[in-house]
Amino acid sequence: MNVTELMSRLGVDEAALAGGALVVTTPIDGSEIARVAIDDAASIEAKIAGAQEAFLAWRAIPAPRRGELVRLFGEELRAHKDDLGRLVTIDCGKILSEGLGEVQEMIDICDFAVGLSRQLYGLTIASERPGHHMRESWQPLGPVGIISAFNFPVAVWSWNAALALVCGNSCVWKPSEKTPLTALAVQALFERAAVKFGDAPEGLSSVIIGGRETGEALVDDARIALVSATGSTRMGREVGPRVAARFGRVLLELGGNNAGVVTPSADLDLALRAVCFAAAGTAGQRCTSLRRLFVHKSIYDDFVPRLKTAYQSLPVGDPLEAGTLVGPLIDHASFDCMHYALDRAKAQGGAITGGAHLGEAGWYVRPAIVELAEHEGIVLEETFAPILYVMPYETLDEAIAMQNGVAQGLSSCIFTRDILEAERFLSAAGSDCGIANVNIGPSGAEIGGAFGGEKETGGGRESGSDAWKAYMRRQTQTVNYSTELPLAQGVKFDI
Ligand code: UN1
Repeated sequence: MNVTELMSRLGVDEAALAGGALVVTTPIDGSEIARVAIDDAASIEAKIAGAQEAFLAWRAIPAPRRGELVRLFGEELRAHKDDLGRLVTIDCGKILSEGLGEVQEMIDICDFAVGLSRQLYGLTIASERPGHHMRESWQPLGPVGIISAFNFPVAVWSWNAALALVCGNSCVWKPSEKTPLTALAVQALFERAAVKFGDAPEGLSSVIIGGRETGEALVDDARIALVSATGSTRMGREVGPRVAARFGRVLLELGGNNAGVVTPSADLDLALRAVCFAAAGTAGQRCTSLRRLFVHKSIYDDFVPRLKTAYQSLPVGDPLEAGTLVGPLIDHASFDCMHYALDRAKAQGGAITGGAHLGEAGWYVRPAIVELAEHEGIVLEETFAPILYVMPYETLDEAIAMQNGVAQGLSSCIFTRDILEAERFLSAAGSDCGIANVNIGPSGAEIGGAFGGEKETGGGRESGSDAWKAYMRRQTQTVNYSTELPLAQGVKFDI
């Protein structure tokens, strides 16, 4: 785990890793791996001003040429996938295959954005007036502030940045203070791509390091046209109104309390594997992690004991080691939250399997299953840890009502081979989430679809489909190519 060497291969100088006020530790064993500089008010101001300058130049560059920069950046990511994937593991503790997967997700969104750079389609609209053309054009929006969380320290930034850049915007990135190293490395790779590109304006993409106040600088600055923030619902509740107060645009990707339904016709072997990945994978630290499972009472006594046995043998340990499936929690506070939730579940009468703290260095836990009779109390809250609440159900309507009966609305899934059940789950009266899956878990979405959720998840959509529209200004344009001046709605105003 030689971080200095790894960072230097990724283009970050040794000097940037020492002497700063932010002490960086790895969740792998809690050891200190760097001390990076925190941006002060003056450097934040310089970066925001730089982003504004860069935007003015970048917006005038044709979109397909902007796509070329994103293509070059994607090439840097391909060339450095191994190193960056490893750094993701060291920075946030997810297993290496997921660290590499996260870099792959960046590459995928770059490819998507490059294709998009030759699209960004608008409409032509029939005008009611003779000799008039009407159309809808999508224009660059302005500097985009990106606030990202520790659990996807690079992929979520790339969903935003790759789209923002082809859309003609500049970006200022405030990564989680728990994972600054990956942000510095990605910035270095971006700068290499910018050099190869040739004439990218300076300040097109920058990183600001720091805590809450650093994020607040983006939230409150009128030059930041869009604030895209990923994190807790509590954070979003503050960010949303503050950006709205200055009539800025906001894209929120907040908490999830994702559920799954295992029906009588389900392929139980497949469901078992899917549930283990979705609930225990990434140590339960995805916004899309599976947290609640409704199992039909006719298969409960078959499925749940098998699930508990599988949980007992999940390899928990060093995420850099081959074979490990569950790495550490991000920090001590996260462990405390997990145990607070387990205590509450116990007080509610929950039967707990797992949850023990394993090992001395680093916050490793045995993922926990909590069997409960009622869907209430702590089950309704999102705890960012590997706890799966399991409850029996009788009718699909009842299961769907429980699935929808929480404040969050990110992701959901059903395991069934009954097409009627599957389609009911996906119907208007089915799952109320932004993501609904059949025979796969709620996590691990591809970049091609729009990603995000409803209710307290914040309503934002990032990544694929037409999520790019959030990064552009819609303009309705009407052109009169006649020599007459007919007014809409037949209004007469003759002078
Ligand atoms: C997150 O946890 O914030 O669908 C994002 C998934 C990943 C992204 C998760 N592609 O699980």
